[in-house]
Amino acid sequence: MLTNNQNVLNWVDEMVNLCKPDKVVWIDGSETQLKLLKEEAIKTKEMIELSQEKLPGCLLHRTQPNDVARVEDRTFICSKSKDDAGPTNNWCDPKEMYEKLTPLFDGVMKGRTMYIIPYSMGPIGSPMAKVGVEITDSIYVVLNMNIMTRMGKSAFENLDENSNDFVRGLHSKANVDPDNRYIVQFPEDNTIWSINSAYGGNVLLGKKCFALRIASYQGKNEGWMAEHMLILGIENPKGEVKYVAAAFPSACGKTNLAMLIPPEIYKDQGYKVWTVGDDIAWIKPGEDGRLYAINPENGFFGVAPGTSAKSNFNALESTKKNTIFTNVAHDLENNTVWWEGLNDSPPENAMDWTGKPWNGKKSEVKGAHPNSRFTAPAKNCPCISPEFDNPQGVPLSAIIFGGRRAKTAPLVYQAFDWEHGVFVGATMASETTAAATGEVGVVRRDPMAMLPFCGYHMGDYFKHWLDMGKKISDKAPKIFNVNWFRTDENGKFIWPGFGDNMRVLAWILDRCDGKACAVKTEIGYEPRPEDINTQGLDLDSDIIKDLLSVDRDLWKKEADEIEKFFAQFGNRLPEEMKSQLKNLKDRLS
Ligand code: OXD
Ligand code: MN
Repeated sequence: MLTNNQNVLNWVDEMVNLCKPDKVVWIDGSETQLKLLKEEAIKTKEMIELSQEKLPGCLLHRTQPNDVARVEDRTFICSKSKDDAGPTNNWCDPKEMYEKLTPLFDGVMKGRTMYIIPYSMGPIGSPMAKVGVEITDSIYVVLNMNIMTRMGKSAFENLDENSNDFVRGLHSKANVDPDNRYIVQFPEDNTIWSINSAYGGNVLLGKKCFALRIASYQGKNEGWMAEHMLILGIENPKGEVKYVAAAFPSACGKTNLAMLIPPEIYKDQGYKVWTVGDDIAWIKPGEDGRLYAINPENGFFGVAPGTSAKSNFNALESTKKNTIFTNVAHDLENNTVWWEGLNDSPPENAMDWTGKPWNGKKSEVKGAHPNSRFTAPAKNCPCISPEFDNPQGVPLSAIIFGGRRAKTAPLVYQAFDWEHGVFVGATMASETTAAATGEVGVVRRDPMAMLPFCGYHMGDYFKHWLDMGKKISDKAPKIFNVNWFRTDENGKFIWPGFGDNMRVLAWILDRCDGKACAVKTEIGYEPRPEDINTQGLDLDSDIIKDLLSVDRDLWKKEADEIEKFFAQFGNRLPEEMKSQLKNLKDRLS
């Protein structure tokens, strides 16, 4: 036992009695214990040890083919009242859900070992950090939690002896039965139960389940915000660093923006970019009235396919040691890993992600699953921010929303004020890509990129954003919207993206400093074409004009779509959102 906290000990006893494991192991986080667990996982073939010369400390894991992604249709928010979960979440009465899941957990760990993992989301000792305890029967979970969180005995330093303020996470892979797979949040009980999955997003309970779903609910009650945002610092030639947080739906390049390498013309002047986080931000007003953000995580759980030295050098470097790869191809000749988009030379003597022999030069099927992942320690990242462990977090100058829109949204615009910015976030949308199943180019609304992650009613969530703005008033970060994905008449992307997004960030920061020009349009403040630095880019000014243009007819249709989307929130939609929509319509007419 690693704690005297009676609330933790009582709950662990209860879970032991329920799951009936053969053995109980408390995870202290020591090197010795982790080494033994790795060895055991390698021996039982749960994990494959990769070349210790080429990829020191790295392991490969394969999940069942039926268990490769988050399962939103089996994810529940079990608040007492259905209304509190809202129209965008699956809901079930908590009592009913406990009654349904208890038999599934009853005796599920017979013949297995139960691991009890204390962890901290946020730096140990940070006033913004929170403690979780995850109980699991999976070594894969223990080893991943070691990368993704501050795991082990020290996590309990953040929990007073009598405190009940910890998140109770119970996970069992059970039989990995998709028909009985449940990822359940009980926000009012600080509890998460996850069963019949062994895939990261469903089982690393500190991440989406705690740091977003439970934490968003805690934040609403406690006066802070848990957001699906990257955090990045931009250092100017004078050595001053300004921080921005950005929310994009999946497949819009959050990790790439978080680890951006500036173009030569910026690098030469001395600009640098520092990564604080690539997925989640916890944001709270500081003593000076500004908003401060921490990354509650300690690693990156990134999508492997498409990650290359060219697309994201810093992410790839992060995976070179002490990394766990899940569902990528196994290069047998080198005992290393490979995925689509890594380079142009797939291995010929390999196993695909399902463990079948695979010849990358000849095979028609993919070597890596499209949602294959790397779990890499944040400390491996060459551009990790020196403020990564700062317990106070970093002050935010700007908040950026964005999505993938072929035509509607311009390259960048600034919201008129905080309230309008909340409207811009609440109406965020992205077009589906060929990478996902279903129709291509369909607009999916995903407010603040939180649709799958908000642990309560989305209407109340908008209200919480508005309330936060009132608290910080004139110290509020400026809010922007970006779109890297505008296409021309042939469907080709117009904006080069990647490192060149720095040019847009530069305008954003200059706006925050009151230095850059902008014109007022129907949808917000926009740069003039000459306000975006295109030096060294082969883009003529007509193209920039095009990237910044606002098509009124499209926006009128957009406003109608927003109205339909808002209707589902009924009387929980804040009045401010209704008046913002009306104002937009008025400006367009
Ligand atoms: C993630 C996601 O894995 O948003 O970060 O799905
Ligand atoms: Mn995410």
